[in-house]
Amino acid sequence: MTQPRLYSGIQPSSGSLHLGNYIGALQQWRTMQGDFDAFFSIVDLHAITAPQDPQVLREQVRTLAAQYIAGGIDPERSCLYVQSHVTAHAQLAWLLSTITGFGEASRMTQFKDKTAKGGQESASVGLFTYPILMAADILLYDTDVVPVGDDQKQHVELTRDLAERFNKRFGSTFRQPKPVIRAEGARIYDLQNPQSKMSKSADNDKGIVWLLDEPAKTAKKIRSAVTDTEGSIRADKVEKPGVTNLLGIMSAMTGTSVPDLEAHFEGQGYGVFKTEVADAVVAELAPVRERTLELLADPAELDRLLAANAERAAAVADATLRRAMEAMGLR
Ligand code: ATP
Ligand code: LTN
Repeated sequence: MTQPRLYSGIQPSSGSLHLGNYIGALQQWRTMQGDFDAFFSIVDLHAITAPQDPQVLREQVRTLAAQYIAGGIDPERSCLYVQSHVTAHAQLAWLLSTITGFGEASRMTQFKDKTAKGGQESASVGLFTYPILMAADILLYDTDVVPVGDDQKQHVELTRDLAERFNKRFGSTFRQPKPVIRAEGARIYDLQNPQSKMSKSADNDKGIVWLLDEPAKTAKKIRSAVTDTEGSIRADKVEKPGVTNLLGIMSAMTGTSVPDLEAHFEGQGYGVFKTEVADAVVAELAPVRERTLELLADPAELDRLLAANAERAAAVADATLRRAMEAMGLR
């Protein structure tokens, strides 16, 4: 029996994943990969929508591949590949851009968020059309489900709209994908600024736990997390964003529900609480870090793996691209 198809990706735009990516993406993918025919990409074409140093980008692609594998993605079973190795992505993105409304693209909130600081004048057109490339990624693989953090939901909705529009205009070509948003801990917040999501582009490194941080550094960052002065350990997003975030993190690390954690910590102080959260995070991340470093010690083997998987991915993607081109009267 064929399994439903799953697709997701992460940008190789930093030297390490952070805890938000780990919980919001990798952990979820790892559990899902047994039940799906999964494709996981390293979206380097998306990464270049912000300036990248070529040499650094090349290294970050390998580092991300190693983190995927160390985090539990099995490259023999799931197709783990690099987006730019499969030429169909950029080609389908062009086709889809011709059926995307300018106003529709202008409503994407990620573009607005990413240009809020620097202004839209200095943003690239690539950053603006980023969601169309993401739609191409998803549609090329006849994807059924797309597990992402809730910040990406709007892009998956756009993908669904484009698929429907294309199918209506040119005949049934694409499968309709569904977003899968993880409920508990879907969003992890910055430890120093728990109103904002943990993000690689944050100004202050102290609020971000990097997967490749040394364990002592990770523990220190968690022990220095901003909380509040009330002193009780309970989830309350509005009044207690810092404590709530730590409870969410601990829950994701241990599999214990937030209410059970609240009961466990009843009557305890923040010192004990933070130390336990730090221990739980280190226990989970330290082996992932070690395995990543081991994999990076053999870049040739990583490259071999990525090349083999790109071939597998291209076989699926090229067939879909051909279908779309023929439907549009091209080729
Ligand atoms: P940026 O900081 O530039 O917005 P990012 O840190 O969000 O980038 P992405 O490459 O955009 O990283 O995200 C990779 C995956 O991790 C996506 O599925 C995204 O939804 C998820 N993710 C990112 N940040 C968080 C977070 N704080 N909490 C939960 N999931 C997250
Ligand atoms: N835009 C996503 C990364 C991404 C993606 C995709 C996720 C690119 N293509 C296809 C799911 C499916 C992000 O920044 N997190």
